[in-house]
Order: sequence, then C-alpha cells, then structure tokens
Amino acid sequence: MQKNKFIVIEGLEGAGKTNACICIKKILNQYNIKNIILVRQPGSTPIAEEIRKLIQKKFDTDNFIKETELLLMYAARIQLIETIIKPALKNGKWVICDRHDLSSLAYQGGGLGIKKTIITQLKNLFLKDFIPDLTIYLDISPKIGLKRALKRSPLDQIENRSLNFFKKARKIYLKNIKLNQKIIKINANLDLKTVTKNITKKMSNWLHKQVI
Ligand code: Z5A
Repeated sequence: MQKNKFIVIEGLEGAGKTNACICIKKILNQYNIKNIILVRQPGSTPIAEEIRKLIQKKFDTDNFIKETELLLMYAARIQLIETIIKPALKNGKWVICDRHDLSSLAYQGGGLGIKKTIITQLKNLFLKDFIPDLTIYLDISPKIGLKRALKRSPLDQIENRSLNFFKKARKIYLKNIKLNQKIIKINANLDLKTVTKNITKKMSNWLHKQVI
C-alpha cells in the first residue's frame, strides 16, 4: 500500500521534463497507481495559465524587473497549489508537477541574481512546510538544452536570455541537489532512450522504498 505523493520534475530548457512527466506516469501505472494528475508551473489553472502567458511575453517598451517576475512565479505557484495540488493530494491523487519552487531559486535567484534570503522568505511565507516528496532533477548543459528547445519552437522572453543566465541557473540546481536528499539527479545530456531507462530505474528504486 503506497500513500499518494507529490513528485516534481526540474531542469533547464530542453532537459526533457515533458518526456519525464509522461515516463513517471507510466511507471506509476505499472505499479497499479492510476489516480494521477499532471500539472505544470507556471500554469495548470486558468489564472496561472494567464500569468504564464504574461511572463513569456516580449514587450516592446517595457521589461519585467526581476522582482516582478519572481512575484508572478509565486502567484502562479500558490494559485496552483491551493486550488489544484493540495485538494488532489487530499483526495488520494498522486501529483506530478513540471517545475516547482526550485525553478525560482535557479532562474530568478541564480539567473537574475535575486538574493536567496528574499526567495526563501517568500517560500516560508507561502509554501511553509509544503514540500515535494520527490524531485527529479534533469541535469543538462545549457548549450544542449537550448539547442533542443530551439528545435521545438521559437524562444520566449526567458528562453532568449544569455547562456550565462542558464549557466548560473544550473549552478544553483547543482548546489541544491547536494543539500536535499529528496532530489534525484539524472544526466539529461544522454539520448532519450537512456534518459528514460535511467529515470525508470531510479523511480522504481524510490517507489520500492515508499512501501508503508
Ligand atoms: N520559470 C522560472 O523562471 N521560474 C519559475 O519559478 C518557474 C518557471 C516555475 C516555463 O517553464 C518558463 O518559466 C521557463 C522557466 C520559467 N522558461 N524558460 N526559459 P517550462 O518548464 O514550461 O518551459 P521550458 O523549460 O522552456 O520547457 P521545455 O523547453 O519544454 O523543456 P522540457 O519540458 O524540459 O523539454 P521537452 O519538451 O521534454 O523537450 C524539448 C525537446 O527536446 C523536445 O523536442 C524533445 O523531444 C527533445 N528531447 C527531450 N529529451 C531529449 C533527449 N534526451 N535527447 C534528445 N532530444 C530530447
């Protein structure tokens, strides 16, 4: 008997988060876990999807200041958590979430240079002790990730940032996985088949340990 869990996928652009979410859902199904929802941040509620569109938009005569961007990420996150994720968990559903608060630490903290203390204050204020049971971090070189993302679609205002922005974001991700035992790192530079195989293996090992 396994208690339902909150699972997060993290990583830079083109790391393969979308594929990983589908892969994890399949693994859960194989364990006879069918009550699953897939969500993404920012997004997955009508209000949060509007915030997502706003954040990704390029404006001719205005730019987001970094604090505005951080607050919008948090607004979308709280909207999703309170209206979808928490009720789903309460109703026994498993939740797979494409990105969570570690993205804010990496992008707005590492990439844009907002102090960690400010982001931590927001986290403590709004998320409190609500933390994922497991985070799968897909580690990818920014060059490879951006190349993949570019192949898929034109880059939005965040994706258009310098390689240095993404290098700094990756550094924060890597620093955090060392501090948090609930994060599993996967090498996402490898081909899709190998990445999927490695996610399956690590996810299965983790699931075995969750038996209560
Ligand atoms: N953002 C933020 O700044 N702060 C925050 O707090 C949050 C978000 C929550 C939206 O996120 C933007 O919001 C994002 C970060 C910011 N902006 N940027 N830049 P998103 O997760 O929705 O957007 P994304 O990271 O740009 O998604 P993505 O590019 O779609 O990444 P992905 O889901 O990891 O990749 P994918 O769609 O699975 O794969 C991309 C392509 O690569 C696709 O054609 C795949 O078939 C291919 N692919 C995937 N894996 C492989 C392997 N292993 N080999 C070869 N090809 C592969």
